Amino acid sequence: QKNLSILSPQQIELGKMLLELGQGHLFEHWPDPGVDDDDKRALLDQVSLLNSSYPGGLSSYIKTAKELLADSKAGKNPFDGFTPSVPSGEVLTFGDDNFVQYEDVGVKEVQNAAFVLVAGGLGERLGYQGIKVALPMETTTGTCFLQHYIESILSLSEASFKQAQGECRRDVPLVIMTSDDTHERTLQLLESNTYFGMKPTQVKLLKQEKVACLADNDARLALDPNNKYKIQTKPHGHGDVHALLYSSGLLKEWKDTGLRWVLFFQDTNGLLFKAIPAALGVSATKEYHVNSLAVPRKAKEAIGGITRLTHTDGREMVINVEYNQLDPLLRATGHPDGDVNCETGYSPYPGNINQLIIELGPYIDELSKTGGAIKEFVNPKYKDSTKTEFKSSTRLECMMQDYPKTLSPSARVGFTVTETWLAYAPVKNNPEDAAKVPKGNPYHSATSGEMAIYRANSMILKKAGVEVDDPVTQVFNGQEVDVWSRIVWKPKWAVTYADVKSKVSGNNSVSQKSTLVIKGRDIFIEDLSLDGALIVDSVDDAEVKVGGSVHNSGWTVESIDKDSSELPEEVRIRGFKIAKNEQVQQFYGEPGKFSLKP
Ligand code: UGB
Repeated sequence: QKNLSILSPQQIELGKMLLELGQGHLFEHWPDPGVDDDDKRALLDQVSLLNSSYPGGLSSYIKTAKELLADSKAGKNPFDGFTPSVPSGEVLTFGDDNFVQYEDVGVKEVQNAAFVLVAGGLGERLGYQGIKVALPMETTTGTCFLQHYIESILSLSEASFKQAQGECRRDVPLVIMTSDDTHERTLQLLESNTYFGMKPTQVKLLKQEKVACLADNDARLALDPNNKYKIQTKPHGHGDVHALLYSSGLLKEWKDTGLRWVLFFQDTNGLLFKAIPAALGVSATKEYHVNSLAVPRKAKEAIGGITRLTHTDGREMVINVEYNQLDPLLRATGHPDGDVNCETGYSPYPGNINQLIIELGPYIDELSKTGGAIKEFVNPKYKDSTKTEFKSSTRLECMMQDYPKTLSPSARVGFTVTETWLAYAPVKNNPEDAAKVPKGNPYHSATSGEMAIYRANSMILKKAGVEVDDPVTQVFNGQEVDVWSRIVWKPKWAVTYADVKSKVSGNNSVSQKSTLVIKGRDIFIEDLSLDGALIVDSVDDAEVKVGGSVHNSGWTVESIDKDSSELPEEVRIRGFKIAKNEQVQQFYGEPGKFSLKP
């Protein structure tokens, strides 16, 4: 009461609202006016932000928190009444006719798509100090994830425009969801690299806000232990992306310009764009409202499983069940062994890789009802079995793949499975944790992420008829990986399998010790025998035929000590470095036709 005079009318309203919500403890310790007045006002400014950035405001947040905390205390199973079963979806095999047809359809659709990258996570598990999108995807060229994503979108959109002949060209939009942890550095990375070739107007950054922490089962908001005029906050999860897109007004803008698809993807999967055209083709052909890209999943692997859930009341949905919930759910519903591999050597539940393709029209209809709010969950760590106190404050969380949970049963929710080697190699785990991963399960580390790029490109060239040597097995940072020839190309050279096939002909071979880097667009590989390093670049108006025999000592993959302080962190977390000994390197800077035959 005494402090009302120092607050604005809007701040007084917010204060009253908090009192009504049982949050009086936030003000109990306030001294008389004249002491800490700026801090008091700052607290209410923070309340204003927390209130406006959450769909339904703080009252809705606290109400949901009370319900979820009560459920958690009572040990209520969120899957009560649901029986899991294996869903059916489209299973693709890279390079077969079906795949190629879907790719073709998908490329046409790119002109009608917007891309959304969720990059608000700091990647605590990886233990890397920088933002994850700035990490090199591979160290042969040093291209970072964000550059690769942007160049892939630009090249796909170029290919799409060519297919659509005559229609006017559209700048395919890219939204990046950031957070306080990543926003400034993401912007800086874009600005210092002239947006990697995109128009700055094509890229929009939407910053997610953190949510208030909860101190107890009554959902009393937690004050920051170091500042009694600040509510402690934590990330709310990638599910925020839906509310942010909705409130930004972008969805409507996209609809008005004729877009049809929104593609969501994560921060460190360097393979993803190899599967996107085909998955988009599946969405368009099957008219899926929601399509999740999935890969075969090892039982207990730390990625969610796509599951059909059927409720006793008749409700049914195809949804991701997080890996820590899938095993108990199966055990509780008549599968005593829980999440186990079947005869294929994989779990029958495909692995969610959080690449979602959502049809824009039905998406807007749904969000108009929900405001983009996603079903949340809470995960308090209790002090003891009475579940009355928490070890530390908790908060509500949400995941972007839970979007289908509010959809009506008539919504067409499907999924598309492709081979892991083609589509999924995230960089999430630090070297120590990766080295402890059970044998046969993926490491999901910077080491395995880079090796996966070489493997995928080698496998694609093999499929296109190139003789690529088998890999050798090596151990880096305690992880045993297959080391394939270091083959890397820019998206402008090829974004589909059809592109690769059109640029490779004759009898080609690449030895295991080789490095092949293709940077230019119109570079044609014909009768090349490579045993060493070859790097070719060209301007877009140059056409270069590359063949003959290249033999040199090449670029080698050398083991390094992860604790060696002379090397940068992004190299140390791989456990190897690329030693550039000898190479043939050629750049064609003039328009015209050329031939490289060393
Ligand atoms: N992210 C945000 O943008 N904001 C946030 O608040 C949190 C994260 P993680 P996670 O495919 O690999 C997901 O931490 O959440 C971004 C799926 O839930 O890497 O453990 C962050 O920047 C899981 O089902 O992953 O697991 C990053 O880009 C499985 O599919 C993305 O969200 C797994 O990813 C994911 O964050 C996977």
